[in-house]
Amino acid sequence: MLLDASLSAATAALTLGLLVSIMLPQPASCTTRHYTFNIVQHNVTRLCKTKIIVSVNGKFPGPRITAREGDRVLVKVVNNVTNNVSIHWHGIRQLNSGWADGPAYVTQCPIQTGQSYTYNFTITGQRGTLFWHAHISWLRATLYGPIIIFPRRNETYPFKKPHKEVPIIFGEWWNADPEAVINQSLQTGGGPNVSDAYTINGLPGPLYNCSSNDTFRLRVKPGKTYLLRLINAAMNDELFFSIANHTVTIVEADAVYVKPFATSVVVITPGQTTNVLLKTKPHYPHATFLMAARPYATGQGTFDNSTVAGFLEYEEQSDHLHNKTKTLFKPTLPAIGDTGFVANFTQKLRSLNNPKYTLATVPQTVDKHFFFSVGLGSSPCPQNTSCQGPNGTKFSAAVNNISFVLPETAMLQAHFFQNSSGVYTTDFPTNPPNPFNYTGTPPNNTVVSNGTRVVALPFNSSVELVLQDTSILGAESHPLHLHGFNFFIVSEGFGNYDPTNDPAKFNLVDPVERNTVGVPSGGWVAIRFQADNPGVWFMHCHFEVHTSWGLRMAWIVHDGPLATQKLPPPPTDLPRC
Ligand SMILES: *[C@@H]1O[C@H](CO)[C@@H](O)[C@H](O)[C@H]1NC(C)=O
Ligand SMILES: *[C@@H]1O[C@H](CO)[C@@H](O)[C@H](O)[C@H]1NC(C)=O
Ligand SMILES: *[C@@H]1O[C@H](CO)[C@@H](O)[C@H](O)[C@H]1NC(C)=O
Ligand SMILES: *[C@@H]1O[C@H](CO)[C@@H](O)[C@H](O)[C@H]1NC(C)=O
Ligand SMILES: *[C@@H]1O[C@H](CO)[C@@H](O)[C@H](O)[C@H]1NC(C)=O
Ligand SMILES: *[C@@H]1O[C@H](CO)[C@@H](O)[C@H](O)[C@H]1NC(C)=O
Ligand SMILES: *[C@@H]1O[C@H](CO)[C@@H](O)[C@H](O)[C@H]1NC(C)=O
Ligand SMILES: *[C@@H]1O[C@H](CO)[C@@H](O)[C@H](O)[C@H]1NC(C)=O
Ligand SMILES: *[C@@H]1O[C@H](CO)[C@@H](O)[C@H](O)[C@H]1NC(C)=O
Ligand SMILES: *[C@@H]1O[C@H](CO)[C@@H](O)[C@H](O)[C@H]1NC(C)=O
Ligand SMILES: *[C@@H]1O[C@H](CO)[C@@H](O)[C@H](O)[C@H]1NC(C)=O
Ligand SMILES: *[C@@H]1O[C@H](CO)[C@@H](O)[C@H](O)[C@H]1NC(C)=O
Ligand SMILES: [Cu+2]
Repeated sequence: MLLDASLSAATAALTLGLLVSIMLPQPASCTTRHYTFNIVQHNVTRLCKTKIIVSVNGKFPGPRITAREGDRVLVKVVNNVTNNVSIHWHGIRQLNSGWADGPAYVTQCPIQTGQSYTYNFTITGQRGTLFWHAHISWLRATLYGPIIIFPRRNETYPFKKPHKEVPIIFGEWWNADPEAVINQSLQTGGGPNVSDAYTINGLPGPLYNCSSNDTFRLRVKPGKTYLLRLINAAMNDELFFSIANHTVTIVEADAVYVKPFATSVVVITPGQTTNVLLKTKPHYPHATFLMAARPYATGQGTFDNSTVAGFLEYEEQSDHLHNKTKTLFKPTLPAIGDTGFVANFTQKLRSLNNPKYTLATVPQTVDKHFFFSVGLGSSPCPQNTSCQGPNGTKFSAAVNNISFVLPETAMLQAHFFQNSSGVYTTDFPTNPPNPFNYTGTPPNNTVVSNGTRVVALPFNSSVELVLQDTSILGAESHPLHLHGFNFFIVSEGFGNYDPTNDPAKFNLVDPVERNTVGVPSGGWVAIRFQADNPGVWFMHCHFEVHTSWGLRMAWIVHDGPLATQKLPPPPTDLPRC
């Protein structure tokens, strides 16, 4: 099996790492995994156009990281392109290793041309699927790949060991250079050009012109169970995914086990990962099945309304080899804006909450309450220019009406060296500065304010955060991602959050635990997390266009009293701005 093979190859190559682990008192089952990511240009042909992309090691999608829970991972990133680069290990807790998180200007200055930086972190308390991606500008359009975390050697899955495991990573492809696309948008104030295709493992599939050779094929045997590790690495689109004539059983979300449930359609936002079991038909079915993904979209703006497809093919047995007349079945996906379907789906996600595998350690009491409005707004058009945003303004986006401006140096360094003056202020508002009917008629002033403002939290505070969508420029689902933590999704609803009556509905027993949540279109979501990880932690919409427009902010978690609760000093090779 491919995954196991690459894992044992990685283990075999670790003679040097083993020497070190003999000398250090490490648990016997834990290993150090070494990777080198050379950031290089690479020519790729899709949709009959050849284009130079920024890649890792000339691979698209990029290489897999495989490890076990408890392992240390060292990735040396060498920048051999003209762009500044940084890489984020999306969903990895980074306990006491905030220097390895990766968002540019938040935890590190970018790695400049000709420079390198070694990301160094351990995988603590997590097993499942995550992914890595670039965290600067729009480079993640082509710089991404799976992170596969197996359980410790002495531990099993809470389900029967699958016959095979297959990563399925969704992406979004532009014929143009994605950097040019976002730069143009930021300059004109208008929406960016939409993508030309979605991809499965880098392949758009047969529903696009000139693309049928670039189709993902999943070859299976009858009567087996396959673990599909789904990752949404698309830039700006939540997706519905389905395989014709097959249901799948959801077993894990964002590397946390959930109570299993069967569904024929998976909802997955950018930044989310979902492990599902696919049980194949008991007998060879004389048929081929299309798997397909296309957007769930609720905003007013334009989006790529195309469909990526691949084939689920049953391996032919000798008695079928000469039978080429196979019927093709296609899946049915919900309507583009089927928010009811999405709400039903997300309601079903519950933490497995089984002491043998995963406990839902939901904070039962709250030290700090926050209420953040999230959504789009506008910025004035500079004089003597014309802008293509709403009513001749520029599109902007904000949290509590603050459109976050990235500083020119790394916030984590400023924090660690107590040198934040001129970099950020710790006065991020706890509530929207001007309350309004968030999901009603928009206010007449849609202009956001700008700033680099953060929330500072004492170590180990328990935090409750309500994220409220706004309909200022139309209600829209926003996939909010928090770095450095998992959070529990204790409740969600439509309309305006009601602080008097809604808390009574909170699930403090088995809520799903994740790192990315879709704030419902025209609604709200309440999350809780324990601020047990010192550092500076980014939180942002995982629609890259909304992040670019300012839908982002950061939390600072101060050190705790014990030595193990303090952010260590920066690594010596930490990039400089
Ligand atoms: C990409 O292709 C162009 C010509 O189409 C070629 O000049 C260039 O060397 C190639 N670059 C890489 C990185 O392979
Ligand atoms: C990439 O590496 C090669 C070989 O080391 C070097 O000649 C080239 O200048 C580098 N390019 C960039 C953009 O760093
Ligand atoms: C990685 O971090 C650990 C813990 O801080 C440290 O002991 C180790 O030396 C680091 N390894 C490298 C290669 O920097
Ligand atoms: C596996 O080993 C780890 C320590 O290495 C331990 O914490 C855990 O409880 C063990 N799990 C089982 C199922 O024995
Ligand atoms: C697909 O591959 C076949 C065989 O290599 C080739 O003949 C055909 O031109 C390719 N089609 C496209 C659209 O590239
Ligand atoms: C696939 O589903 C369609 C529609 O529900 C059904 O008509 C067909 O018989 C199914 N085919 C197989 C091989 O399961
Ligand atoms: C060939 O495929 C067709 C259509 O799927 C099926 O009806 C038929 O039984 C198959 N024939 C053989 C010999 O397997
Ligand atoms: C998306 O495309 C489908 C056809 O594939 C069309 O029926 C539908 O109206 C389109 N939706 C939007 C919102 O553009
Ligand atoms: C959502 O679930 C409810 C209750 O199970 C059902 O009545 C409703 O039809 C579902 N809505 C959608 C859009 O799937
Ligand atoms: C744009 O202007 C129209 C007409 O003046 C107004 O109805 C609408 O609310 C404005 N939209 C925004 C986003 O300001
Ligand atoms: C907010 O606006 C919605 C839609 O117009 C309306 O139904 C609701 O009653 C309003 N809520 C409040 C608190 O005014
Ligand atoms: C905007 O709304 C406020 C209060 O809702 C109102 O006082 C003000 O006159 C309005 N401004 C315009 C230009 O409509
Ligand atoms: Cu958003």
